[in-house]
Amino acid sequence: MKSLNLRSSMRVMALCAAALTPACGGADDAKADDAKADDADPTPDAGTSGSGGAGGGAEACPEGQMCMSMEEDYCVEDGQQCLDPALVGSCPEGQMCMSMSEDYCVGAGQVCGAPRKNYAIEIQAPHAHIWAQVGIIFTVRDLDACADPADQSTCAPVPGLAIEAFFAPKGGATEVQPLAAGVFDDGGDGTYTWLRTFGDVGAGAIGARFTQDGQSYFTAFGMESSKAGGERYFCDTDADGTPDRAFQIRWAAAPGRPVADGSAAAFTFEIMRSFNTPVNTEQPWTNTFDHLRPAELDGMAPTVELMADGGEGATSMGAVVPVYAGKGLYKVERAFAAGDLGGAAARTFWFKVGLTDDLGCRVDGGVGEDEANYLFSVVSPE
Ligand SMILES: [Ca+2]
Repeated sequence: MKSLNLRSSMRVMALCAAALTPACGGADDAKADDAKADDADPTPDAGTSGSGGAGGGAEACPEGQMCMSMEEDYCVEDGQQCLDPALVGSCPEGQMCMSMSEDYCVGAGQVCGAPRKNYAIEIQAPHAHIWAQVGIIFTVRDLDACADPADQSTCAPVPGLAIEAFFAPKGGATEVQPLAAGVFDDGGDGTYTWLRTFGDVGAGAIGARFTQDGQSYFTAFGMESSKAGGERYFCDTDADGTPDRAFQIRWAAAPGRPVADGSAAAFTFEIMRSFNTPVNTEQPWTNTFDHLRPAELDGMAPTVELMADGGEGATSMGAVVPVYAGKGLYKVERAFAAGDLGGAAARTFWFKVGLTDDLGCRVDGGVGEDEANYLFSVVSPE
């Protein structure tokens, strides 16, 4: 009787795969099809009648599960379907939506009764300033294949996975990134690198997931992105060799990533000066700051120069005039057009921000190594 149920359920799921409708695979439907199948085709030994070569078979399935097959065999519980009917039909072609405790897609290449691998997914994610592209590196290792079991870095890397990266911002929709050349790359050595630019200040979870042989693997980590800018600016007002003031320049763009479609992109610069003594130069962000208002700045505002490209090849695109927006924020607007990109799909720009305050302190943001704190990219419209 077990074999009969097995065979009939295969028919049910084959029907589901063909129809991909929410009504498919429900408990009542399954029973109806069970009955039909029992009558029409009482052939035993259905578990080995698949395409073959998949290994396992019905006997390999864990207790309470059975072997199913589209092109290969795999294990599912009887009468399963997606928990969320809306997801039925959302799977890639050749796959269908199944559930154990959560919804996932299954399809060819999954092996019946395949044991769960002891995979570990490591992540290396630098602190992300907004608008600066960061490389997030996931490394997948097989912890059952280690030269030194005590050292995870000696465990065999696992390349070639159909891995997805994702970012779930707090209170926002989750962004999913499948492998894509130049965006999320399989390095071929167990590393998978996601190049991503974070456009918003905030926190969220970043992670990766993949399914192999019917088993799902998943990991996630908390991460934060903060306003870009520089904070290692110091001024020795009494020239005794010890800094007395620290400065911060924070900048952000709104709304969204600048596009070279001729519309104006808005940028704000937040200028701050510390007033505590002594100044902490090791962890300058721990100083106590006030915003610098126009009356405290030479020229009533910082100077802002738009630069194209970075490093040796940087060229000036001209000065832009900031307007005071209150609360220490200075705003500039700049329209980017296709010509600004020089024919490329994207180009790097940055703002060189300078100021002299009423204590005679000079701050040059974006000069030398500090330039990287101000880089952003403008993309061509799609
Ligand atoms: Ca001093």
